[in-house]
Amino acid sequence: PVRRAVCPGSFDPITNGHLDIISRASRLYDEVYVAVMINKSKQGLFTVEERIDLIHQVTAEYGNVRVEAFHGLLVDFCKQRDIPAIVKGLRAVSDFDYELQMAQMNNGLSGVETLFVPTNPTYSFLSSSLVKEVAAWGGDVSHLVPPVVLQALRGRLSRP
Ligand code: COD
Repeated sequence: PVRRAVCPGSFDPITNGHLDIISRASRLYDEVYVAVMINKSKQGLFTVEERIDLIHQVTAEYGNVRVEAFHGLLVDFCKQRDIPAIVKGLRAVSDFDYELQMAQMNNGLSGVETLFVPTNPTYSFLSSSLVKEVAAWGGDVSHLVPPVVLQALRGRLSRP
């Protein structure tokens, strides 16, 4: 049987921290879905289409990663695609409370399992929102995001 997993998130935009988790999942599973959450009540810096395009570009080399948008419950996304496992990165204990709640809720809803991968310590302080904030004020984020994302950030944040 094909072993599938999903890495869900907002990915606004994808960072080296996300990519580290996705690449590690791609070595453990036959097929990895990256599921980009559509959140109509929260406008992102990038549209869902732009986020998906960036993720495609930086995950193409792995060969077994698919990228899709989703709205609604993650467990329904999993059920529709026969995905039994969610892979998440854990950055620090501060992530743990909420991630544990979601993992237990998702398991109770549908039996889907959540597997946690300890974040590479180089990226344990890294989040999309901090990247956006630092980049918006002209700080250097070139070591925190892939080059195409850096380019996209510069394009989006440059003022006329
Ligand atoms: N290093 C490693 N991993 C990281 C890093 C980093 N620096 N940063 C983020 N990650 C990983 C984490 O596992 C994180 O969970 C994931 O990447 C996504 O991160 P974000 O910030 O892009 O996305 P979030 O936190 O906004 O995503 C939340 C979900 C979309 C996963 C969640 O809200 C969800 O599942 N929503 C769907 C609705 C649903 O089913 N709700 C019920 C849940 S019980």
